Amino acid sequence: AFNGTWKVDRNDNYDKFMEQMGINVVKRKLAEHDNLKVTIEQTGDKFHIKESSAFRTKDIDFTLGVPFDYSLADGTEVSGTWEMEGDMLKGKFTRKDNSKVLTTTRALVGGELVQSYNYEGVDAKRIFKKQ
Ligand code: MYR
Repeated sequence: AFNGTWKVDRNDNYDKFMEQMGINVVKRKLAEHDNLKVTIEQTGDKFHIKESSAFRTKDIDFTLGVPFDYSLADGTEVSGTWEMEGDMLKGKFTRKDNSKVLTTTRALVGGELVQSYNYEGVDAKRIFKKQ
């Protein structure tokens, strides 16, 4: 159901979230308009993700419930896991630099892909439309 190519359409509180993550204003302004596109291919409990944005292109492979490493676009390294809970993907990732936790979810809402983020009390969303 998550399969397909998703292009970011709008953000909700993303600047505040990135600020909480410690990202400086110049990078936040760029990241707000990163034209992020995510292609998701799910086969059973395995996912292949192609991420492309103004910053980079990146391929990510993970299996539900199996920890993996990931670098955010600003170079911050995290390690964690995606799990499926009902129709929702729930991710829990720990920053390697400060051991603080970033949680994220992906859900389909009215034909859009909604990704939520939480870090240290600040929530944000990015909403994607199918291409
Ligand atoms: C993926 O499924 O796309 C790869 C794994 C994602 C891990 C966590 C994503 C958090 C991204 C937060 C970006 C915020 C930058 C401050």
